[in-house]
Amino acid sequence: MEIKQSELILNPDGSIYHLNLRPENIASTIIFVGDPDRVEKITQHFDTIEFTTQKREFKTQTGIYKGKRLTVLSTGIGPDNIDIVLNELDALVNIDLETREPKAVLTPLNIIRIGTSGSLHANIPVDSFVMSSYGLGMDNMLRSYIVNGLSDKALQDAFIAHTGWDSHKGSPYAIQGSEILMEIFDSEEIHKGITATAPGFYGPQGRILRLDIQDRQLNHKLDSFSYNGNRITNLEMETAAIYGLSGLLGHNAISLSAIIANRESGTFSNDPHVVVNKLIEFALNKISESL
Ligand code: R1P
Repeated sequence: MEIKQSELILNPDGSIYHLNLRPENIASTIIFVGDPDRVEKITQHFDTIEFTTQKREFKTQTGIYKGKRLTVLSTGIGPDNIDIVLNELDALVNIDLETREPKAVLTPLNIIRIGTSGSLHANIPVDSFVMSSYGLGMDNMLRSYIVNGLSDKALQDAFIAHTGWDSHKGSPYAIQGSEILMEIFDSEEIHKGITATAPGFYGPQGRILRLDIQDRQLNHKLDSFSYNGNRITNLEMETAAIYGLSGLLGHNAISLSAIIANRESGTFSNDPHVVVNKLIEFALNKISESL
């Protein structure tokens, strides 16, 4: 059935509404970053760049790195933006934009997030790396879709019980990253664990400035949670949404984080750009070797 103009919005040049992209503008391996300024920190390593565009916080560049065609795209901040980015990228590969109908044969994308994040443990210090085995969504974006069956119910229920989660804040969900990509990016250099995804930066991540918050013990509950030997390593704002929509749509996703804050010791990196650049080089090496 044809998807109506109001539901799948195209710009006059045929590009998709927010991302400003046409199907030929993207590669099948896509690196996500939050900050638009981080896009060129990655593509400066490329041999050639064939395409650049930006609309709002969504900046995209596609080019060749060591013989491989890659796209780098900034998502901005938060799970709500991930809803836009994943649905529009999926439409570019899996919906025929002329007939406005889903394609019979679907194309999976490889999605690698290179983000920044706060660690919850003293032994995951600032300037280290984390790879997310699971995304634990404390946001509600994914709950607009049919997530039962994808979310790891045992992990989800253990987390709800451990934290005494207030159902007014919705229902957390837990989604595994791509096992194939996890193997590719596995390394002694990188910590592994569950990444908690929050729908905000301050209260939703237990930060208190002038407003009191619903759960002052939130971060302690997060850092004391463990499930089948997996602990919650870090907090950020996109991973669970990326894992959730990728899982539902049939794409492979992995999230790598540069740790720039340590919430347990209360410290912040002296120069976050250094660890971000190191993580970019680490990820590009792995991509060029194995993807
Ligand atoms: C908050 O400062 C932002 O930084 C982190 C969070 O997930 C959130 O998007 O990631 P990025 O640096 O990739 O944006």
